[in-house]
Amino acid sequence: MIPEPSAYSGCLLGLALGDALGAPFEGGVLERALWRLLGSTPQGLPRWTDDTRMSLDLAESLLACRALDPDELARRFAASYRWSRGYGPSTARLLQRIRQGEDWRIAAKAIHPQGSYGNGAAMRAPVVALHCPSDLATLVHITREQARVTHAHPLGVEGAVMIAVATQGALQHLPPADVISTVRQNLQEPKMLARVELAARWLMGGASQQAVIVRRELGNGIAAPDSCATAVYIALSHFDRSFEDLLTFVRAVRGDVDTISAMAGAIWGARHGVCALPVTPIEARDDILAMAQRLYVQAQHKGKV
Ligand code: R7I
Ligand code: MG
Ligand code: MG
Repeated sequence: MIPEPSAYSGCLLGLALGDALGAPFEGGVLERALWRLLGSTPQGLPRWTDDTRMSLDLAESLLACRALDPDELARRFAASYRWSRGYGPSTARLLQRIRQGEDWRIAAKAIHPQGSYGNGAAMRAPVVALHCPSDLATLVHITREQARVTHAHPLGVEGAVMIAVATQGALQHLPPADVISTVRQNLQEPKMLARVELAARWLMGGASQQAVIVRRELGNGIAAPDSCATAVYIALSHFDRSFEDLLTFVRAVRGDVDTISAMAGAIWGARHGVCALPVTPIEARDDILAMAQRLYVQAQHKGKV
C-alpha cells in the first residue's frame, strides 16, 4: 500500500522541523553559543542542519537516478557540504576528501578503520522509507547501501536500518508494538538489540518513562547506538500526543537534540501527516514539501510498474 501524500509531507517536514527547532538545544554551552550565531536564515527563519541537508541530498539523488546510485550520492553529499550546517567531525573530513576526488569507498574507512558509527546515516534514513514505503526487504537493502557511503561501521549501518524500518511501519499505520517488533527483527548488533528490546518492554508496559531515564538507559549521544533507539521510543510513545510534546520531551533528554528530534519527528510525521505538524515557518519549508510530493509521485509510479 502506498501511503497518502500527507504522510510523505508529514515525514519529511517532521524531520526538518525536528532538526531546525531542536538545533538550538543541541550539545553543550559552546555548541549552543555557535548556533545562536549560525541558526537563522537572512530572513530570520530557523535554519536546519546537516540532518536535513543530507536527507534532501538523498531524496534528490533517488529522484534523479530513480534508484540508489552510491557514487552519485557521494558526489552530491560532498558538493552540499558546508561547515556551517554543523556536520559531525568525521563526516566533515570524509566529505572534504570526496570533494578532493577520493573514492568514497576508501575515504569512508580512512578516518575510522571500520567506518563511522555516528548517527549520520540514520538521520537521513526516513527518506529511504519514502522511496520504498511497502517492501521491507528492499528497504533494508537500500538503507544499508546508502549508509555505507558515509557510515560503514556495522553500528552506523544498523542505526539507519532501525530508523528506516520504524518510518516504514509508521507510514503503514502499524501499531507501535508492531513497529518496534519489526525493527527488532531486522537488527543483529547486540548493542542495538538490547536498547530496542528495552524500548519494546517500555512500550508494552504502557507507562511513559521520564526523560532522565530515557537518557540514562537508551542514550542521547551522537553515536548511533546512543540515539536511534531513543528516537524510535520517543516517536512511538508520543503517537497519542502532539508534535510539540515530542519536541519538549527530546529537549529534556538533552544531548543530540537536533538529530533525535529529526528522527523521531520523521517517524511521528509519517504516522500523523502534515496537517498535525506545527505551522512554524523554517528554512525552505515549501521546498521540503515539494520534495516530499516528488518522492510520493515516484513511489506511486514505481508501485504501478
Ligand atoms: O554521524 P555524523 O555524521 O553526525 C553525528 C552528529 C549528528 O548529531 C549531526 O547532527 C551532527 O551534529 O553530528 O558524525 P560523525 O563525525 O561521522 O560521527 C560522530 C562522532 O562519533 C565522530 O566524530 C567520533 O567522535 C565518533 N565516532 C567514532 N569514534 C571512534 N571510532 C564515529 N565512529 C567512530 C569510530 O569508529
Ligand atoms: Mg545536525
Ligand atoms: Mg545532531
